[in-house]
Amino acid sequence: MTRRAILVTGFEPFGGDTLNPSAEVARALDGQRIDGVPVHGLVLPCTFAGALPALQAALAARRPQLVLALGLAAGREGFTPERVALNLIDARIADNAGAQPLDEPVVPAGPAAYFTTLPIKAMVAALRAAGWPASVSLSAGSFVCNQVFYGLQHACRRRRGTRSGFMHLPCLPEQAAAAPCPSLPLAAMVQGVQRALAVALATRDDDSSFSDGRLA
Ligand code: PCA
Repeated sequence: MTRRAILVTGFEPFGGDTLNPSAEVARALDGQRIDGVPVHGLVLPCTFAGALPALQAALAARRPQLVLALGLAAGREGFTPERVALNLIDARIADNAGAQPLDEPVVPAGPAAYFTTLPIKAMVAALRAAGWPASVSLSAGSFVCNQVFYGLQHACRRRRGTRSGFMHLPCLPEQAAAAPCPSLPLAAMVQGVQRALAVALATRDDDSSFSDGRLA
């Protein structure tokens, strides 16, 4: 069966913040089309108990060919697609339900890590070519974003028709005004994610002509 859908997820604000750019981008893209393929945007709760069940329900309902989960990484300078999801939860702050699990697996007995199945170097190259800062990230952390990334890759490991991955976004200008940090306007984030999705749809083999990976 040819799957004709893209799923884009974001997270509700967390850690006492009132904004999360990933939620704004997911909402903005909901109902749009990328190269003719309909996009479903979904905002996930920022809770260890709730995020993965919500994602899994959307995977079952939409059967997407492409999934890009988004989250905020305050302090990062641009778009940072993630290369590796770890089977680790080690929360430095409580989630939105007050839970703060330490040193737990995402999936007991699951493999230590999964790689993204998205062409992240091609996405980074295209974003830079369009004028936005972007780099490959080698760590999605050990909070809810990494949990969702790992759970997504685990859920899609046998779905041959579904490619999936995670990208962190920087702060919005409103957040930078409150506490200085690198930021991008929402319109740029929406355009950048549209560009990244178009590249992911069109690119089967990643661009291995350069090395790019940062741990922070
Ligand atoms: N960022 C957090 C969780 C939700 C979000 O947007 C993270 O990086 O884990």
